[in-house]
Amino acid sequence: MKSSISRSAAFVFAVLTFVPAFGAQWQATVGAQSEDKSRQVVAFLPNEVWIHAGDTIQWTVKADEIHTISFLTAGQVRPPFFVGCPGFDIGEASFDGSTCVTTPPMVSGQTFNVTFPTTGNFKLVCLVHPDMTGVVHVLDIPVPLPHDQVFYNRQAAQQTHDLLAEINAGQAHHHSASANSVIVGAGKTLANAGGHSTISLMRFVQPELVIRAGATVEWTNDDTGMPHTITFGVEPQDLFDPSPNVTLDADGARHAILSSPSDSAHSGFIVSAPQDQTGLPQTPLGPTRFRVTFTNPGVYPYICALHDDLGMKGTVLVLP
Ligand SMILES: [Cu+2]
Repeated sequence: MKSSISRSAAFVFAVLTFVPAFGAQWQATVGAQSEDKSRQVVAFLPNEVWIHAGDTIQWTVKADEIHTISFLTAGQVRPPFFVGCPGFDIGEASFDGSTCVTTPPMVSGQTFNVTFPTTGNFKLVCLVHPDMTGVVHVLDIPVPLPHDQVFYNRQAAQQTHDLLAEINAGQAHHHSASANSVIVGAGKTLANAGGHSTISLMRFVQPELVIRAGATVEWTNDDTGMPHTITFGVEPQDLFDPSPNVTLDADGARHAILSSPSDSAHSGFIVSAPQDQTGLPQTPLGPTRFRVTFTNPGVYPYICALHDDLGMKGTVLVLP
């Protein structure tokens, strides 16, 4: 039933399951960003809402970083965001805990309405970002609700402000270890009773580096869970894995050698390991470092293939 994202199937699905909106309509937002898009608030804002059975929440995306609005069933294995439930809901859906609901990846301006016909406490997740969670508490109609829409609007604004203030390029620059190193993004994950929210810096903190031929530059990801890539030349089809000319150093860092600005090299996802959970196999170490040795002079531009549209680009100037 959820496998098709065609307009007609989505329409039929909506007609079959949409509960008439006799309930209240609530508003919430997904993501936020600084004006230059460098700081991305990776969060549901607010991330904890109390409503009545039959009410509808409309989520509006307010960031250029992609997000999904997703409710999995209890114990469901988390699917990749491009697979969905499998399948996607477009525009609106109803969720009672028995059938997975998710949007495809969405960006600024797009909305999604979810009606909650039954009581329960439902986890809200983004399939793109593991440290972005929330909860919807659906109460019986006679039970009074703790907050109104004005409260949630104020809380969303406050959470956005607080998360944006958690990080800036200057702070991240401070941690730079040596002249030939680049911080590849920085981030913090915060928790409250509703779940996890992340603030991520989508920038190479030292975007212009000047080195001598023969030197090696090291890129390090300081974010909690946001992947980035360091990509020279042609952007490959597969962004997750490194290009074939990338080798592993003894300490596990990925390493490429570039001899000309026309060479290509792709780091693959550079990201810290997900957190371990008791009762599950421990996660492998994350590929958090990428090194490139530049054997010849030239201007070597590069991008993060995931976030270049947010302005995440850099250059290495190699002098003779
Ligand atoms: Cu990036």
